[in-house]
Amino acid sequence: MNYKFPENFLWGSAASGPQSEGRIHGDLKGESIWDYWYEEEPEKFFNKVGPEKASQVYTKYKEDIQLMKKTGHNSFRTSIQWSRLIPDGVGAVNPEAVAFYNSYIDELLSNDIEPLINLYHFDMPKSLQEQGGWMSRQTVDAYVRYAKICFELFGDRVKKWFTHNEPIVPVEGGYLYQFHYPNEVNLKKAVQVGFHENLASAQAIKIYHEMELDGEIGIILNLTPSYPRDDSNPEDVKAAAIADAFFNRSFLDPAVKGTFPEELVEIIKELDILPKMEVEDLLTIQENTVDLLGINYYQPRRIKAKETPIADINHPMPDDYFDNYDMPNKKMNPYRGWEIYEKGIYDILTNTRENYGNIKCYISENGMGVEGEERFINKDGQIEDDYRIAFVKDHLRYVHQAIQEGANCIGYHMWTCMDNWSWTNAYKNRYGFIAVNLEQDGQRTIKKSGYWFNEVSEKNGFN
Ligand code: BGP
Repeated sequence: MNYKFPENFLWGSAASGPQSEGRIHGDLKGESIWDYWYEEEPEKFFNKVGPEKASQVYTKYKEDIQLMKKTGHNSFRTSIQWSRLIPDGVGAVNPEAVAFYNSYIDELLSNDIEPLINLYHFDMPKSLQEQGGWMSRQTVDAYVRYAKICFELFGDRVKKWFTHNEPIVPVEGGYLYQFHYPNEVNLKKAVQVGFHENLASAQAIKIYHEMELDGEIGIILNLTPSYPRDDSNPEDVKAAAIADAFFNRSFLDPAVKGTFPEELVEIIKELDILPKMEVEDLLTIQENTVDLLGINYYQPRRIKAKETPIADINHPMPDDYFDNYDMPNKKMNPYRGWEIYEKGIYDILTNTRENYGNIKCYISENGMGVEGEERFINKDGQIEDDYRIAFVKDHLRYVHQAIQEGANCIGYHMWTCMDNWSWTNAYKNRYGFIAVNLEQDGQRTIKKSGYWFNEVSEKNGFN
């Protein structure tokens, strides 16, 4: 069968500033929570590798853009680092950062690669975190100022903007399940953080639209379809719906429909942990929804009705309403510990078409992190990552099917372009089309999947 994709389909990959750029002496970048956390607790990071060098994109971006061309990119998403552009989060703009991002964007454009720019990828400036981070209303104001500065500086050339990447992750990681700084467990705070992120997004969208810059603005969400253990068991179905409300609809509904899911509001009211807000906030969220949606998809969520006792009635958690279900015989990516379920990508696109007005969307991340890829180096020094090619193909078939059925999906971006720093997993699992050799000053080598992707992009599909 021939899988042909719509004209002008976006082929490319995604990365983020904090995971790829690195820092050099004299770049005047301020600290983000990642720089700070690594200084405080380096042992929390795989092999104690921190974000200071990352993949050295800050100095190697021109070379990297040539490699993007060789791997079929007609588009590429990265993020601006708030702590690079405005080192203390609220004050003066760093001229070195402006020069860097200008040159990066121009270089992409002159190589016919459309830059898609995200504003926030988990990287709170440290000085703002000290005042509460997303817990604090002042952070919302500072973020909106930062967003406006970005639109003013780069909005003449960047035509697709995103307010956040996976805003549920700072909620989960920072305030529920302890894998991001500040590593707390507190649902009340988690709710406030999520509300402020939603509000910040809506306010930035409002400003962007007011500026009439002739582009689009959206949000990037990691959607994890929640599948009940047993479709015919109403308790399982209900539990899955609650998990969906907590982890997907908490951002998807406000971003696209301007409202919060009722199930979630009910629970939060019952627990008496409604977030603090000002009178006009809900209207701001209602009136300023996204133009397009980025969808990151890695894994589904399998849910069953709550069977285990609630851990601590004085400290509510989302997990008081469901249990995770360990489905037998699921296909796994053992390195990341994530289930691989290709059809999930189709289910998300179909849900978007049926229940979210078929809003314009694209797959903004999908990918497979594998440890020890050096095992697959052939005699020519190339990593033969056939498993990655199979992974992408299997997902693209489902994307294709969803589009055939009418989904308004305009592209597919892989996570990631070149191997990069995966937060506390550092360089454990590699995701890129392009290998980065940390022992050899970050030397780049295109993997087999990169050449394969180039063909797919050239043919706008595959057989
Ligand atoms: C997404 C993030 C990325 C990226 C990717 C892979 O959730 O947007 O920043 O890191 O997942 O996950 P990880 O790096 O945790 O293996």
